[in-house]
Amino acid sequence: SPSRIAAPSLRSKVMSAHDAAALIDPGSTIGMSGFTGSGYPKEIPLALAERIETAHAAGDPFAVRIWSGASTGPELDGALAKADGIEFRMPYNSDPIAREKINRGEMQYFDLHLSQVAPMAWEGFLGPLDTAVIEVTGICEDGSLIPSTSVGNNKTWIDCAQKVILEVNSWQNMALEGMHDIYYGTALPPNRVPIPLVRADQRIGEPRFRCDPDKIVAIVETDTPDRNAPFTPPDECARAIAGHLIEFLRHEVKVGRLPQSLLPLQSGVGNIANAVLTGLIDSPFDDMTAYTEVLQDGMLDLLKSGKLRVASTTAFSLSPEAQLGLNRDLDRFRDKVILRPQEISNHPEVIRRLGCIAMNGMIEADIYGNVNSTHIMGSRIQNGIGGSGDFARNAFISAFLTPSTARRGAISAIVPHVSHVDHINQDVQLLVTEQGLADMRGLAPRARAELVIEKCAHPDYRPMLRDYYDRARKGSYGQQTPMLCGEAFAWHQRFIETGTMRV
Ligand code: 0RQ
Repeated sequence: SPSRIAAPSLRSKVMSAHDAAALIDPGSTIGMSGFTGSGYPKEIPLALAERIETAHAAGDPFAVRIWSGASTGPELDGALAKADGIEFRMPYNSDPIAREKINRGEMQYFDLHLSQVAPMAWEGFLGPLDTAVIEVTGICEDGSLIPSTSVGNNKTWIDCAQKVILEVNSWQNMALEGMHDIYYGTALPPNRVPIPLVRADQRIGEPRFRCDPDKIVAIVETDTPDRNAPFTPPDECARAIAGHLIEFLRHEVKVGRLPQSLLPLQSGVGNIANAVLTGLIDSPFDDMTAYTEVLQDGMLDLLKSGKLRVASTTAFSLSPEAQLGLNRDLDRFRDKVILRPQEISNHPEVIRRLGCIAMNGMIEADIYGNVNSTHIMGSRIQNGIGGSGDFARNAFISAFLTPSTARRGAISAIVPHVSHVDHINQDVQLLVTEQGLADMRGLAPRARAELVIEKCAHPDYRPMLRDYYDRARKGSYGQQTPMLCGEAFAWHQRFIETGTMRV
């Protein structure tokens, strides 16, 4: 509706998605809004994909470079990947079609710590940005932009891009206005100053994006929902993992290492992380806070229960059902949710200062506590490191969670050596599976191995791990971190060759 564009001078820039997509050149770099299925542009990427398909049908090459906040939706990554229109993608993808192209070697994918994307763009490390395509909730009379359901890197894309294209989505609730906190105080070294954020519930910025109106070349009006994947309800395994972690937190409170309200919670993507949050509803902790990057269903329930006082995030990441519910009831959460740019939600300085409790999913861990969050069998990307590294290294408590097996038991999530390293053992304090929790704080490698095998491995794989470790204790080149080089990846190789890690 035109009422969403209050700046009269900008109304003349309204056009169709088709016409807006025509302003994007082949080979250009586009900074898209979007973070975990919320706040991404929905019509221009589809129109661009159509344009690319038409070009390809005529025998003309056409591909673009896509930057974003994190993952987006099927109308963006899915449609553009399907059209073979993405030559380079950064910094996070979870779209299945794009994943397939990446793993076939047909698309370049640079996944990196989410906190580092905006500063690296400013530092000039990533090359120039041609066009920003940003979904907003509305445009104010002074030309400032009301963000939508994710902030991500939008501030940086708007500032860095040569030209800006906006999607004004009237499906997004106007009550979002005022929930965002856009911080403009970042500068590059040698002029960088401390981020003045000392509590999760603090606001340090402005509610809207600034945007030079002369840079805006097109505005497209949309009315389309965000599209996030539904969560599976917590099963017995997820509940067991949540139970072990909550038991650990209770103990930490009891011995005085954590306050009764805990410390700001960070919870990653996926069903297990969601289950932990759901489990916290029945926990003895109250007056909790969250300093995180995604707000999933479990965290929304925790807010509703009153146990969680406030959540700082960069994006909503809700199931379609939870999202509809929130949209009906958004006013209730206006003072309970703060949406920040991802360079702030994931800022190592802030995470370290606040002392976050980081809880992230993983693909696999090894007996020494190194964690692989990204690559299956060392070479196939699943999603990306996302914010897990920002939080893991800087957290007060850093926990990684997974079922002890994958693919109906054919894969052990605890292996002799991870097939890809995202988080080195120094950044990993707790490993949690449905079998138990390994608290590796203060432990040297051999003590870690004993504990991880005992507490986390599935009983079917425990004897195999023990056998490997016992032989490494005898035959390893060194005994600091016992390892049999020729055997370290044998389990993965066996899976690739036979479909199971079992002998
Ligand atoms: O594959 O869907 O083909 O069956 O990996 O696994 O069990 O659904 O787990 O949803 O909790 O995701 C690490 C991917 C876990 C996620 C990961 C296969 C399994 C399945 C998914 P299928 P599950 P979850 C903040 C933090 C990195 C980013 C991050 C992730 C699929 O947590 O992307 O933490 N993390 N960001 O079958 C082979 C194993 C496997 C395995 C699982 N050991 N071997 N396959 N799978 N374990 C948020 C952001 O940064 C935006």
